[in-house]
Amino acid sequence: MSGGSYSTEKKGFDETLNLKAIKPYGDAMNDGKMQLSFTLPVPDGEEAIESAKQLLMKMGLEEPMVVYHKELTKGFTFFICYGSCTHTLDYTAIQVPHIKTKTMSMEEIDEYIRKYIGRKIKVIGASTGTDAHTVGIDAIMNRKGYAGHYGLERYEMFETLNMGSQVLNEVFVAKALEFEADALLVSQTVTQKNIHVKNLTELVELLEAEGIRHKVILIVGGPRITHQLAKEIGFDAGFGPNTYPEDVASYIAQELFQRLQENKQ
Ligand code: B12
Repeated sequence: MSGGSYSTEKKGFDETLNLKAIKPYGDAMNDGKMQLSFTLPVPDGEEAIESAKQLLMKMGLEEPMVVYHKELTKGFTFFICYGSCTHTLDYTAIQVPHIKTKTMSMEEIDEYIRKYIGRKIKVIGASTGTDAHTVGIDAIMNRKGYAGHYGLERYEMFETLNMGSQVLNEVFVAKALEFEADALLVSQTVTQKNIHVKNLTELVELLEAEGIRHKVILIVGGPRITHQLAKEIGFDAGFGPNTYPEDVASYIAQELFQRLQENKQ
């Protein structure tokens, strides 16, 4: 939900709610109450408790309380604490780009494609660069799917090619051209030293050099991918954790239809 879409009508239930200066809610509006849990690398005892409280105050929390503390192992203490946050946040200024398409069922998507596209949509996918993680891209593409949600291979109106992992960008682009893909699905799991950003940016540059960037729907997914990051680095959409195949299939179908409409005009 974005700041813009949550109207101030909601204010009705408590007139002291100010969306321009929100605070955490405990049991009364604006009480700022927060619960935190963390471990400090010190032995349990009075000094440990006082350290936890001082840390909370440095974090902008008033009235710090340690309600639970336990030595995890020698020299490490776990804490559960409460405090009142002194900071506020302007919720109305929060802007987060969203994927706006409506998620449909597999049957609805196939029907949508038959009706509005009139042919199968070609989708190519891979875990690119040095990334060896395949479970994410397989979850979206494999026939058996993921968590009870069938993958794109099972859809009647998608023609798919899953290239697996460690596919170099050059190889991926060449295959996408040969396959005449409408949509490119890229999975990136490893993010150490921002390797994913470098690899994804290189892919965008290659597609631009081939003159096909604007002709394809370019999608990236992975555990640390957001739609916002995807847009920033030149992709059309980004999907993060808990994505199901039908989220991606719905997006591709509706995005392609919109592009076909725009090309007609
Ligand atoms: C399984 C696994 C492996 C297996 C991979 C086997 C395989 N065939 O995939 C093996 C053992 C090979 C492996 C290797 C490594 N791994 Co590993 N691995 C994992 C592990 C345990 C699970 C990942 C997984 O399968 N998740 C399940 C899937 C379903 O989730 P997902 O990928 O997020 O996918 C969902 C969404 O993100 C999205 N999605 C994903 N891709 C796409 C693509 C598109 C187009 C779309 C739309 C959506 C989408 O949809 C999916 C379904 O909802 C994670 C830790 C963890 N618990 O997450 C570490 C983890 C990912 N691995 C990690 C690391 C560091 C490595 C190694 C570098 C270790 C090493 N030093 O050798 C190597 C990397 C080798 C390489 N060259 O890439 C780190 C990554 C840290 C980071 N942020 O960079 C993790 C987080 C472990 C950790 N805590 O350190 N790994």
